[in-house]
Amino acid sequence: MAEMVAGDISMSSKVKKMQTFFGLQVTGKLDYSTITVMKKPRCGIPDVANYHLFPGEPKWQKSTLTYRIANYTSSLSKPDVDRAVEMGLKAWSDAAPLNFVKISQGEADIMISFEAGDHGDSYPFDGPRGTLAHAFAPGEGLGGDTHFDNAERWTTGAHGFNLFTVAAHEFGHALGLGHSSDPSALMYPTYKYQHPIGFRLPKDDVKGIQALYGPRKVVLGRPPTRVNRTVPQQPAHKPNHSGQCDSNLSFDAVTVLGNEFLFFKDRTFWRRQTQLSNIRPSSIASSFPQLMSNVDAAYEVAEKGTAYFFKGPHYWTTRGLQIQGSPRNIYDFGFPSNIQKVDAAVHLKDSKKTLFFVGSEYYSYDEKERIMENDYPKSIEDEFSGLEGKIDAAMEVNGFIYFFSGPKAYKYDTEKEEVVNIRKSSSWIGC
Ligand code: 0D3
Ligand code: CA
Ligand code: ZN
Ligand code: ZN
Repeated sequence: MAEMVAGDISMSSKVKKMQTFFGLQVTGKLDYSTITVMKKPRCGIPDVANYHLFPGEPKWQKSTLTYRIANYTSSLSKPDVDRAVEMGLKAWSDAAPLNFVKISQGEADIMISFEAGDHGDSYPFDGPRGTLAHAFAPGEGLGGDTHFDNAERWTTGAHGFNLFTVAAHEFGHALGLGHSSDPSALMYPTYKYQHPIGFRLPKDDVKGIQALYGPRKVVLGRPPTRVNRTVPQQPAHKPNHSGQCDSNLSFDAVTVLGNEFLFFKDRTFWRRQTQLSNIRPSSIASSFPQLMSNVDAAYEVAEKGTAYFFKGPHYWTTRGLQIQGSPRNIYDFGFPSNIQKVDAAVHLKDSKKTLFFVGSEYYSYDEKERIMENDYPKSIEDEFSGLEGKIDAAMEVNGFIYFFSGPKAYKYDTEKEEVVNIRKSSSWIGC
């Protein structure tokens, strides 16, 4: 194909250069976004920063982003890839109020994969060297997705191409940064090895990411490292005994009861020992004939040896699995009269408060004083960042709150005040 030539430098290679510099897809053609960038006015004041944002400054509208490593490369072990990706993301979340959660199924905001040659997004890779990777600016669908050229020799060291270095650079694009003209910036267009251990984002990149998301807030009194509390082992992958193992399963209610977890769905409930992976499903009617089916919420106050089960405007009290007396009215708790039912309840051991989730809001009940606290309801989204949609069920285990919302189970760290893990709800009953 004949190329337009300006002097002795081909036009297309000039355009390619520009596109590379601005972090645009390198087509060599003067497309709309390239022209937009070229037309951008440059002001007379000398630049104090050299970072660039994409045209239209796309950015994520939420602070908790999911990522998923869809496939791996044969150049490295899986744990090495996982670590490089995690550290690449951490470089950015250290500087801005962003939180990254790894998921292993379904569609993540940032889908990460190793691809070779043509791979269906009309930006084929070019074999060894040349382009190492590309990432799409924030947005739906391909937005945020990050592809690494599988033809490269990916390494954890200073030879070949260091995966952490390239991942950290690409995640800058996935978060909304283009290329920087500052040669010391991570977002400079050409590869330079960065030592992963103790890596800190260069100044220019910090300016860039903070221009989009603001600075990370320092939490006073938060310990720099947290004690690694043990989490119950997830059961091995085997079908559960009821024969139904729907990966989109959601729960109506969950609670800890003694040394067991109880999971309720329609007419069934599953009992699972907290320390073992032994799961037994049974019908609600056989153990709790008064409840029959469709439990809305449940929680235990272990200290009192009492549990509470909610269904519509009624609740039952139990000692272990023994229901005590007749159902009572939920307005005993001090709910306003327009509340017909609660979605979920969780008792927090340390504060001795029980949180009740209703629609997009939650209430806090003081178990010691036996009163609903003032200043509630509060917005779930505002107080528990990273949760989406209505809460179906919740329980507290080892200081973490597990929120179940549709097919997703969120692990919420109450000290960090953020979601630290998302998995399938069904994984809790061995699916
Ligand atoms: C790329 O492939 C960038 C990736 C990049 C850039 C800087 C730091 C890490 C990763 C595409 S967004 N750049 C090409 C490159 O550096 C130009 N290729 C390898 C080389 O040695 N020329
Ligand atoms: Ca390449
Ligand atoms: Zn691609
Ligand atoms: Zn780049």
